[in-house]
Amino acid sequence: MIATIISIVTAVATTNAVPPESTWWPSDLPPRVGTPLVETDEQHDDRMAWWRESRFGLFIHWGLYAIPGGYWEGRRTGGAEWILNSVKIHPDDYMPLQQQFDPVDFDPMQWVMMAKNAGMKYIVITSKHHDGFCLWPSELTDFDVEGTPFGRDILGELAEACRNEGIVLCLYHSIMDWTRPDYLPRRAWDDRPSDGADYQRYVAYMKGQLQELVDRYQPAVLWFDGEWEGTWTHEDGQAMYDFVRTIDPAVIVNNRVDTGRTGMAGLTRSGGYRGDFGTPEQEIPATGMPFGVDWETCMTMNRSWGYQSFDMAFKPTEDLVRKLVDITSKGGNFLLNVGPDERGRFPNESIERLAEIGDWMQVNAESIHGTFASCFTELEWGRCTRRNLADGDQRLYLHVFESPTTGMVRLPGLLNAPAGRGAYLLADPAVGPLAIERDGADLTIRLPDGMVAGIDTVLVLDIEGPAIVVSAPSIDVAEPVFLESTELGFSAASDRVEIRYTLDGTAPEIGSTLAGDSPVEIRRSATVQARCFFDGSPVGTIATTALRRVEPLRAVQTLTSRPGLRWTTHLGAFERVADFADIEPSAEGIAASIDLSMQPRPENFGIRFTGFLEAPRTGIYRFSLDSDDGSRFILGDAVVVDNDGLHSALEKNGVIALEKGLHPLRLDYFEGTGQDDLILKWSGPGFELQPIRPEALKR
Ligand code: FHN
Repeated sequence: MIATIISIVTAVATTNAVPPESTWWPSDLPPRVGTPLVETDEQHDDRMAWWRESRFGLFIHWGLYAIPGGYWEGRRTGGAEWILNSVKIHPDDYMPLQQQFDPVDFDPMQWVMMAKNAGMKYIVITSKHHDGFCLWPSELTDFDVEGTPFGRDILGELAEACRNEGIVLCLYHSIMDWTRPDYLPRRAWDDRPSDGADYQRYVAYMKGQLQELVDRYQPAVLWFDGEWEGTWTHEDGQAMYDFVRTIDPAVIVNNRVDTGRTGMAGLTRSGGYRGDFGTPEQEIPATGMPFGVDWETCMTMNRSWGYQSFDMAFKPTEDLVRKLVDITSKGGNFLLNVGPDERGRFPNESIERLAEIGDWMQVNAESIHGTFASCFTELEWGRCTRRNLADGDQRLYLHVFESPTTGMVRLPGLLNAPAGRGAYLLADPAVGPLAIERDGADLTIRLPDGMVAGIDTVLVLDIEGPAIVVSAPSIDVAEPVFLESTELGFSAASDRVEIRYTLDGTAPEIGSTLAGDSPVEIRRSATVQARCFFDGSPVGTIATTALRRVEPLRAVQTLTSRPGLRWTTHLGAFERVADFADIEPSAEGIAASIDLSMQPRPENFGIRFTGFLEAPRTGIYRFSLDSDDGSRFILGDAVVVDNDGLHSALEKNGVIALEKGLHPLRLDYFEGTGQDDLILKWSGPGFELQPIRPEALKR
């Protein structure tokens, strides 16, 4: 009997929960109790307020790599800020670039003014990138700007220019360091001996430099990066976050300080991973994040972070403005990058785009700064950003990218009445008020005759009270599978709409069953469809979910069972869990719980766990499998969670009905390179999501 499995990929959310005291707290620091780390939600909001209000910042990647600029030994190699790694340059051959660093055209005030005029509120500059070169005179290393022909304190001069112009200075700092002798792992071609290397001495060096940076330049954000090599652990990340927040309680720290980032998607996994905001890179989340999660997309203007003269793939200004608007409409910040050349000049193409963005921001900045996420799930003609008004009303900024052929923009499901001045053009309020009509649950605004949207034309609409938008109702049910019966509930954004539903998969109509306040009992498999109705007309989209009545997976009888699972380890560079099924184990043993305590080496290995899982009672069980890299969880002949493949931290869920008793278990996992993690949790009748206790694992 194949049990019915529903596989669900779980969204991950940033958590700021401060985990309980543990041994990772540095002994040389004052005890944590009462320190700024244990902040209330209100204190957290206060700390994040300027950052959330800013919405738009300038990223600057600058260092020795601007000298080669993607060329090495007369050859165009690419690599930009990664050139040491991409071209496999020995540190002894790379570090002498220090003697060539003389950016005579460096003008911090010019940089700051270009950012400010573009409507940017903060600057994040690389204090130290992966090559280990420091853009400030550090007491802790000679591999810094002081040892160059230029000799000036670049960060100090930039900090002063920022202060003078009200721009917030923030610092990018790389954990990974390809030239520092104590940093591990070495690059494969770096034959400097590593036996004398002391990684924790490197961490102390990094903390010492961060203390210098905080003391001298008071960065408002510490933007960590390079956290993905296995030598940097979750414990190191927690300790570093707490360290910098203790030396400067107001500092904001991104999620790359710790190891909970989900790859380039940038979100932070649940479970106490540190970081005040998520960091999607070169991508914008399709639908934004769960409301209230702080995140910032960082992106290049061309394709390179560091300077490369031949990289002319610059994004058009219209694209950059619309990315800023799209990100803001999803509740995020936009960190847009420039890579200055070896003389300290921004590329002309970057200068032009910053100026053109500034032209748009000159007129429309209020639709970006201080606004928050849209109240609509999708708008055919553009985006929406909004702000709260003092009197409890809300102001909607309607960003029209494409003028609809109907000559009006439709606001689907917006139940609020217009307030204040109604609707008008932000760029020219005299062109108004624009005609507003209610069409059922929708509002429509007629555009000025002949209006051409251009890059983005912003309409303003004030509404009474916080936005109430009716879209699809939510269908509330415990799990998509059930044994005897389950209960079904419905909810919508407003009680001014009716919810009607069907159980046979047909589209709800005005004559379909009306959802009441009490739950609906379901005893047979059903395909539920639900829709909102306003004044007798359907509004918003249809919500649907399939409910399956299933039989539990039968338990097996065994003569004896002992505590613990059997494990085997397998060596090799795998890309899928199936790759090691037939490889002779390199070791084997018994484990009381599912973890990586038996891993044979940092990278390129597989582990198989086999045994039995004891279900305490018959019922529906949900399993959460979070791994980096791939994994697969099987009970009996059912694949409960398939989280296979080469990927960074990723959590997937699966649901299965189990009979009380023992079920054959197999969990396969493999690690490629970089971070590694394997976390299996379950929830079931009478207990919430939690790690599987050793008592439930047998063999
Ligand atoms: O390796 C770095 C890269 O050089 C650059 O700094 C980007 C910017 O976020 N971060 C890392 C790649 O994810």
